[in-house]
Amino acid sequence: MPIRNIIIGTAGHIDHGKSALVEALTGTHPDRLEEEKRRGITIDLGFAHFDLGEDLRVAFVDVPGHERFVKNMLAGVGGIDLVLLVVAADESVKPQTREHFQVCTLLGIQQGLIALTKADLVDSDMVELVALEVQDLVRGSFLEGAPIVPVSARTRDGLDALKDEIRKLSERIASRRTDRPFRLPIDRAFVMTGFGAVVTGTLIEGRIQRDTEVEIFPLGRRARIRGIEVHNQSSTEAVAGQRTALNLGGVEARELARGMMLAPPGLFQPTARLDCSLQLLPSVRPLKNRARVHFHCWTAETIAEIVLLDAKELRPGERARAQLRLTEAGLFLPGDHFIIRQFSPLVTLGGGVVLDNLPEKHSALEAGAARLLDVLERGDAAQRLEALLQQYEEVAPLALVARTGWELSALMAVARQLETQKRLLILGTPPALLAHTDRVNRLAQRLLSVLDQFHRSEPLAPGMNKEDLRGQLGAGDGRARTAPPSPVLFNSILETLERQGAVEVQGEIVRRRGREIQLSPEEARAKEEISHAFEIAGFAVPSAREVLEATRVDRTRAEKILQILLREKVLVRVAEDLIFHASSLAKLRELLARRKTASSLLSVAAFKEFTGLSRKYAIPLLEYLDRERVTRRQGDDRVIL
Ligand SMILES: Nc1nc2c(ncn2[C@@H]2O[C@H](COP(=O)(O)OP(=O)(O)OP(=O)(O)O)[C@@H](O)[C@H]2O)c(=O)[nH]1
Ligand SMILES: [Mg+2]
Repeated sequence: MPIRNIIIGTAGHIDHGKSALVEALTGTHPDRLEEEKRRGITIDLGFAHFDLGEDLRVAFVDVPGHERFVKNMLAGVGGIDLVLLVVAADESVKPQTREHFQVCTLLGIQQGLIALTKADLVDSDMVELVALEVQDLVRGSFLEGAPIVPVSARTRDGLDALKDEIRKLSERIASRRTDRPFRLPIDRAFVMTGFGAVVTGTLIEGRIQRDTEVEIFPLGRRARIRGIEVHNQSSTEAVAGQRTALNLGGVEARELARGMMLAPPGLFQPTARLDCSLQLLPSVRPLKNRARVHFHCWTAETIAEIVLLDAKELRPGERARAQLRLTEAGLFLPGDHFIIRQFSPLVTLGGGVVLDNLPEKHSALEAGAARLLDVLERGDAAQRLEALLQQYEEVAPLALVARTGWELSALMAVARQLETQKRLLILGTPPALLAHTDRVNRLAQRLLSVLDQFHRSEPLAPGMNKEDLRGQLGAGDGRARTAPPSPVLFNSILETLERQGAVEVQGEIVRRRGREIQLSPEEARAKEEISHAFEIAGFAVPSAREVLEATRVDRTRAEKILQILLREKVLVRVAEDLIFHASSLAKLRELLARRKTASSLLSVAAFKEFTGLSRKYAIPLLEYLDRERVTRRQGDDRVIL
C-alpha cells in the first residue's frame, strides 16, 4: 500500500503544550537547541514524524509560540497541509493563538483541527468553556466546525481521539501538485561531517531526483543533489508534500540559508517586484500607501514597500491590489501566499496572494494592467495564459513557464487549446515562440502600412528589402519603442499576407501585390535616354555618371532609373563602373562564336583588337565572359567555349 504523507503544523500561544503534544504523538521532542531546552520554550522550528497505521505518515512542523519568534513560525507554516491549533485548557485563547490562527487564514490553509491541551489541569466545565471561546475565534473561517479534541500530553488522554481526527482529515487533503516544476524552500542549512552541505525543507511542489541539478534562488548558483532523505530515510526521489533533506554538492553550507529556494535550473527568475492581492486584518490600523513592512513568503523574509494600486490607503479588513517592492529578490510564483508584518510593534498586519511575479513597475493601475490582474486573479488557466501572452509581441514558452510555474508540457497543452480557438500562434519546431493573434494582426496591419508608405515615397523602387521592413516594424507605434519581430514571426506574417494576396515576395524584396514601378513621363523619357546612350556606345561604353548627368531628371531619380534598367537586364553591370547595353553583349557573343570557327584560342591582344577596346575595359569584360562561361582562361589566353 503506498504511504501517504501529510504535514501538520502546530500553532498556538507560548507554553500551551505544542511541543509536548508533538512528543506525545511521535515519541520525538521537536526542540533541538540547547537554549530551547534550558529555557523550556521553542525558539526555532522543530520536526518529528510518526506513522498512523500502515498507510499514513504524519510529519509535524512544530513552531514557537513566543511573540518574538513569530518569524520562525512563519518560515514553518508555509508548506503545511493541515494546522493543529493548540489551546491550553487552563489559559484559553491568547494573543498568539489569535495571531497564528490569522496567519493560517491569510496563508489560505484549508484544513485543521483544534487540540485543547493540558485538559488534565482543569475540570470538564472549563474544557467546555474554552471550547466555546475557540469556536468564537474561528467562526466564519476554514476552522469553523473543525474537530475540537481535549487532550493531555501528561496522561495521554484524548490522544487516540486526536489521531482518529487526523486520519479523517487526511482523507480530505488535496495532494500537493507533483505535476509542476519542483520548488523546495530551505528551512535549514548545515554541514554534516563527511557529507558537506545539507538543506532541509518541505517539497512544496513537483518531484526531485538524486543526481540532478538544482538552481538556488536568489543566490543564482547551481548545485548537484548528491543524496536525498525523506523522513530520515535515504531515497532516490522526493515528491511534493514530503519533508526532505538534500545533500548538495558544488556549494558550501555557509553560502546557504533559510529563505532560499531550490528549483530546476534555468527555469525561473528571481523577482523583487510582485503584483498581488492584499488583505488587511480587521484588528489593525489603516495601511498607508508606500508603507514599509516585513514580508514573509515560504521560508523567505525580507522588507517590502507596499505600493497600493487602486486605493490611497487600505482600511482594516479590506482587500486591495498592490505592488510589493522587495529589498531582496527571491523566487516567488503566482498563487504564493505571503504575510506582512509591521515593524514596531511587531504585529501581523495581513497577507495576500501573488498574482503576477514579474510585473511592470507601476504605482497606479492603467486599464490594461488592471485587466491583467483581474484575469490573473479570477481567470482559468487558458484565460490567464492568454492574458499573459497579450503582454508580449511574441514570447518564448519558457518565459511563460517563469510567469506561471507550470510545467512546459502543461503550458503547451493550454497553448494548443488556445491555438485551435485562433487566439494564438505557435511558431517554430520545437515550438520556439508564442504570439497572440491580436498582436500578430496588428503587426500585419502595420507591415502593410509601412509597405504602402514605402511605395508612396519610393515609386521607382520595386519593393522593400525584407530586413529593412522587419526593422521598421520595431520602430514603435507612437507608444514605446519595441524590438522588431523575430525573423520567425516576421516570415510567418509575410507568408500569411502572401497567401492572402496582400503582398508579393521576390527573393529579398517585398511589395504590395500588383504594385508596378510607376514612372512619370519625364522619368520614362530619361529611361529611354539612358538606355539609348549605352546602346549607341557599343563597346566604347560611357561612364554611368556621364550618362545620368545628361538626363533631365535629378541625380537620385536617374540613379534609380539606372537600377531599374539593370534589374530589367536592359543594361548589364560588368564591373564596378562598367555597364554595357545587353544588345552590345549579345553582339559580342556573336562575334566570339564566329571567331571560334577559325580558332577557339583568343589572346587579350586579339580580343582588344577585334573589339576595339582598351586594356582598361578588355580585362574586366573578359573576366565577365569567364564568369558567364563564354570563355575560359588558359594561361594568358582564353578558350572560347
Ligand atoms: N499538565 C500538563 N502539562 C503540560 C501538558 N502539555 C504540556 N505541558 C507542560 O506545559 C509546558 C509547556 O509545554 P510546551 O510543549 O513546551 O509548550 P509549547 O506550546 O511548545 O511552548 P512554545 O513552543 O514555547 O510556544 C511544559 O512544562 C509542559 O510540560 C499537558 O497536557 N498537561
Ligand atoms: Mg514548543
